Amino acid sequence: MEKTFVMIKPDGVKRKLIGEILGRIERKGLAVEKIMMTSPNLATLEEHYREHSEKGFYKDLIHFMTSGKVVALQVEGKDSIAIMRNLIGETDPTCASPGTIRGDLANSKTENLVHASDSEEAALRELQLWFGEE
Ligand code: 3AN
Repeated sequence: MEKTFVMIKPDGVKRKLIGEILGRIERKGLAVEKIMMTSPNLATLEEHYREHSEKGFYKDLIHFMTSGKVVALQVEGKDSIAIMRNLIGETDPTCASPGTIRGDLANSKTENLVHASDSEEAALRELQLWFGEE
């Protein structure tokens, strides 16, 4: 079973889409093995988004991510990393296909509802960062 890290961002929590997003993950046949609602601290977010620290949108991204609670998830299942990336859709919601979470529900490049690890290495790193174990 492959593990991946998924996060419902502050816009998803504020818009009351936790159930909708969890439902899509579960209906796809993946298992939610860990779930934690938290107000993320700055150090965790800076580490999480370290690859974007030089980008123009970084400040807005961190500001948005500290604007409310998030739901951190450990999701498991065969090929869960690739399946979750397909379920969430493209980063830019104008390109995200209908049927994906972002394609159906998001309208902003920054406030795009959900994060999912994009590789095995990222999944291990992010699960360790948010849940403190490998
Ligand atoms: P994804 O979440 O699809 O893996 P990344 O890792 O490229 O996308 O970007 C991380 C987060 O940074 C995105 N989820 C989004 O919130 C924000 N972001 C990425 N690209 C942009 C952009 N061009 N303008 C504003 N925010 C962006």
